[in-house]
Amino acid sequence: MSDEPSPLRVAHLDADAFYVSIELLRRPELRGQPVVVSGSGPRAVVTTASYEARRYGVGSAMPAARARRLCPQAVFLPPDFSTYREVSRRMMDMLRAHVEHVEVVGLDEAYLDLEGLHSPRAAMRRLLADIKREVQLTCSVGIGPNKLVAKVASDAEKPAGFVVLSREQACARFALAPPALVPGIGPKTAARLAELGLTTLRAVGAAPAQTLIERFGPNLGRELGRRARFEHDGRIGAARKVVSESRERTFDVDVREFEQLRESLLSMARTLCASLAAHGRRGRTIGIKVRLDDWTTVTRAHSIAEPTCDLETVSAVAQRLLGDYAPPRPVRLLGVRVAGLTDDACEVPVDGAADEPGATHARRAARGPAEQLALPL
Ligand code: TTP
Ligand code: MG
Repeated sequence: MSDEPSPLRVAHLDADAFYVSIELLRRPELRGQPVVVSGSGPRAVVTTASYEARRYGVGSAMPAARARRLCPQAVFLPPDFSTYREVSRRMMDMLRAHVEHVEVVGLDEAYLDLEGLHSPRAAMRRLLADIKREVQLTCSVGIGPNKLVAKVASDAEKPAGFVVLSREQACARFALAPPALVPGIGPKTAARLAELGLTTLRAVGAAPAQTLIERFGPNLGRELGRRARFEHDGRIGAARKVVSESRERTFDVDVREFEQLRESLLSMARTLCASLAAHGRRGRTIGIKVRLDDWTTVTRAHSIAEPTCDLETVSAVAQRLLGDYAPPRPVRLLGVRVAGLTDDACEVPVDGAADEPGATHARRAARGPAEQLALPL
């Protein structure tokens, strides 16, 4: 752990109900009502719900059809990703204007390095006021000695939360919370912890290292104990480097016709290449992802000699990979990816720009347990 004199080294900031809040700026008459941003197809999912809608149990990644059943009076709006990205860019620029080191970890969230600031609380209050004035959004902020405390604190009193905690205070406050409260402990790990009778953060934090190591191996075992005690020494990095960009689409109805798959791949490659070009990125590895109706998921990739963002090249390789695989069953989801990116420009790890909200969701849903320790902390 750090021996810094100041216990408050890190802030985590996360906008409240980000997509919905942006929509409400242009539809102020909907304020105070349950509002949901989601796609409209039969497999659409909720990207975000206003806090009024959340009271009915509506939440992100839930099928839109279920959200409609839970809250029939909610207003459903289609997503407008380009506006969200633009607002995100403005917001992140403001963060950088206030604090030297900012690590952007999502469209609406970032870590800020508070080290050296005379009064971290006051600095964050000023930043929040500026964000409110300039982009009319409210955010929640957590401040703590490390990224883990800051992250959990920012989530603790949403919306418009402002929670400052030392590590010891975080341990005390969340002692009885389920282990999955902490990033890095996903539902699968939580279930395995529960099998050991460890159902609270306090219990995991107090468990003998040997018990955790026997069950989870030396790395994860030790890390679980540390995380449960809110120990974390990760630095505020530069924004994560974008190493790949992808588009994927879940079909409303599973697709059998090869021609339709080809067309879909082409249209996704078109938006993907446009985005790569817009960000000055090119990549050498072109891949496809195919999920069949029985949920078999297959990826295929091919690397070419020179990095590209050229539509002809990307779509030709993707089409060939699809032809070679020749899906043996109806296709539920299709995706295209360009990886091994050489980029000079991009700061915001926006893997978004999805063809439809479902694509964003699939990614977010999938990053649950599988990416537990790879979380951007
Ligand atoms: P979050 O910050 O997780 O959620 P939020 O800002 O909507 O709400 P909160 O007040 O709890 O922070 O995500 C930011 C945006 O990312 C969100 O507005 C929509 C998008 N998103 C998805 O598209 N799918 C998802 O599953 C989630 C969680 C978010
Ligand atoms: Mg948010």
